[in-house]
Amino acid sequence: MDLEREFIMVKPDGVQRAHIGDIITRIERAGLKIVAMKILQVTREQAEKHYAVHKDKPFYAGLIEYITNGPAVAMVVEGRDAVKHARRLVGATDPHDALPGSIRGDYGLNIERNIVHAADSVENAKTEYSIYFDEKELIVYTRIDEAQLYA
Ligand code: FUP
Repeated sequence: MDLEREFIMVKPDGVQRAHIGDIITRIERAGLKIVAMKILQVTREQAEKHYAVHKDKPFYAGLIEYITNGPAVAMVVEGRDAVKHARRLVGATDPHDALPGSIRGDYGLNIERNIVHAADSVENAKTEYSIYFDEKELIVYTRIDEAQLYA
């Protein structure tokens, strides 16, 4: 089975708007297994690593300010095709393009406050979760519904 690990973050606006629980519920009910999770204040150093790929973009400074301006919830989830699946749950980067039913489609109105992040590849997921977690913080366990989920 192609199990993947995906990195997801509820950004500071998602935390302030009390969407943590709803986002976790959507992830769990899709069958994705949470293997690590914490609430944290993202530091500038962590943010600069996370968004290094955007460092020359005009929105970079605002993005760093946004992601560091209050607590965020970081998590690692695991499941079959977890990256593709999580990205569909999250929706398009710009909430105006995100379909209703996706997190950004349901809650967002502004690309600069788009509530949640999900890495776009297995490789980037690992790079990103390594900024926020030690490998030993990832818990290996079997969820009781996996026999049905992956039957
Ligand atoms: P995503 O993979 O959907 O998080 O999107 P990107 O990696 O392309 O962008 C990362 C973050 O940069 C977005 F979540 C929001 C921010 N961004 C802007 O603020 N303006 C833009 O034009 C593009 C991205």
